[in-house]
Amino acid sequence: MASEKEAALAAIPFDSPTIFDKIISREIPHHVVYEDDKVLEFRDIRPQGPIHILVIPKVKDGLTGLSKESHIDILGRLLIVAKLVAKQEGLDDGFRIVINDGPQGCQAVYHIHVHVIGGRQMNWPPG
Ligand code: DGP
Repeated sequence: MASEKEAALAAIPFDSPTIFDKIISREIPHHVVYEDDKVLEFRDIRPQGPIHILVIPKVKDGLTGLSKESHIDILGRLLIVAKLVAKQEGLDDGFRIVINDGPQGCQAVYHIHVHVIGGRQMNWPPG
């Protein structure tokens, strides 16, 4: 299996559909943590900590594409839902929220997603 970096460098930006479309449509099995009409949360298949949840909007776009005033609501909702799931998962001592963007940002799946990672001590800077 390719590393996350290899997967990111091999990814073709916005070559659709992505694996997340199949998760939204339930074509592939996944572990949903939370869902509403705008967002879906599920456990990452390659967890980088004891808790690793991905928060995605149901509309497929990237951070760059979600740059209009009308996107403030969905971007804000992603962070609020991410914070709520961290609380729900008992990450009371802290957690990390990450958005990887583009090849150098190590983005492998071109559908914006917020990583919520916790349950262990983090380091800085990230690799
Ligand atoms: P990024 O590198 O930021 O684009 O992260 C993509 C994440 O998606 C990575 O942590 C692994 C996760 N992922 C990829 N395929 C699947 C899948 O089929 N199911 C789940 N649950 N997660 C996946």
